[in-house]
This record gives sequence, C-alpha cells and structure tokens, in this order.
Amino acid sequence: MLHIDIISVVPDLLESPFSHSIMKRARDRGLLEVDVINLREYAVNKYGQVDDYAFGGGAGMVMMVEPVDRCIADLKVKRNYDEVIYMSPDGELLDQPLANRLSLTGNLIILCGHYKGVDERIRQHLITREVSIGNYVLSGGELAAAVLVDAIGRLLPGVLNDETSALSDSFQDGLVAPPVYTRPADYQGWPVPDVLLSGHEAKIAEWRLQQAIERTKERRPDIWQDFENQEGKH
Ligand code: 6GU
Repeated sequence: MLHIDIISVVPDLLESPFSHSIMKRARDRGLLEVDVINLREYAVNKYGQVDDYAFGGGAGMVMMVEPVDRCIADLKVKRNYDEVIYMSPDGELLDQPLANRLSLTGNLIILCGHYKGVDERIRQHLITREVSIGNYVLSGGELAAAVLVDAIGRLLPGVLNDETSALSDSFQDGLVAPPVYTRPADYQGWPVPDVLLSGHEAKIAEWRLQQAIERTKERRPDIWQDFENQEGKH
C-alpha cells in the first residue's frame, strides 16, 4: 500500500484525476491511498492567508513557511515519510526510472507550489526531493502532481492486469511501444499488418521488437542512444 498526501491551495484540482479508470481501481483495491490536504487549513490568519510579498520586492507572491511547516508536522504525527516532494519546474526531471523507484516507497508527501514559488526555507528544511515533469512552466504544481501520482500508482503490484502490464510500456525496456491494431482487419482499404493476423507468436514478438527499435531510432534518438549504451554494457 502506497500512501500519498498532496498539499495544495487548490485541492479541487486534484479531485478528478484519481477518481477514474486505473487510479480509481488502485484506490478501490486498497493499493493506493491519496489524501489531498487544503493548505488553507493551516493559514496564518482567519482570512486564509498562506502567501505573502517577497522580501526584496518584485517576484510576486511567495508561499509562506509557517503554513507548510505546520501542515507537514501534522502529517508526520501520523506517519513516517520516505520523501517530501516539492513539484517544481527546476526539480529533477520525472522519467520512468524515477517513477519506478518512487513506486517502491511507502508514504509520500507531495507539496504543490503556487504563486512565484515557495519560501526557500521550505526547500532547505522540509523538502527531500524536487521533481519537474518537463521543461515548460505550469501555473501550479497540481497538474504535475497528478502526473507523478498516476505514473507511480499504475506501477503498484496488483493495479494492472496481465494485458495492461507495465512491463510492456514504452520506456520500461528502454524502447517506445510498438504499434497496436484492433478490428476490423481492413478498414476501408487501411489494412492491419499481415503478421499480426498470422497467429505465429514468435514472428509477432519479433515484429513488435523490430517496430519498437525502428520507432525509437526515428522518434526518440535520445532514448535510442541510452538503449544502445545499456546494451553495450551487458
Ligand atoms: Cl512540477 N511545476 C510547475 N509549476 N511547472 C512545471 C512543473 C512543475 N514541471 C514542469 N513544469
């Protein structure tokens, strides 16, 4: 069971992403628990204030230390956490190996930033890891947190079945996924490759591997480089 507490000033943004499809199944099966904590419950006054002007001017509003510190302290009364993650565009880039590693942990806190960021002392003293989901800027960490939780949650043992197994995912073996087809075998003159209709399992497996290799070379030369370097080591 993986337990994730997400701290946010816009908790409503995180209602839907974990209430459908595979994330819903993971929660229904008791394999994943996601709690969203409204940071305003830890506001410094009755107006719900959790941010303030930046010392030195400019830069817009900054998330304050105190609400975040008290919120995390409250959570730590109940659980020990493996990581306290801050979603930030200048964090470590999320990739499949990182998702794999985080899926093996037990309890996680994810802090979603807003405004012009968080008081640096939060990052220095409360955060153990910073994660970005790509080289572009979002208006808040919530959508990034949803991406991270989805990437982690679907890897938990028992969430996916054999057909949807994470082992055949793009990136999981260092290659992108091969193309897939379903009925009809010929749609208005657009045919499915013959080999997939042949019933010859070994030939199909070989075709899929070749397709995955060609696609990776063509679409993701960066990943292909890593794959070749890996193969060379073995
Ligand atoms: Cl984690 N947060 C924000 N605000 N923007 C991002 C991001 C995170 N990852 C990429 N862009």
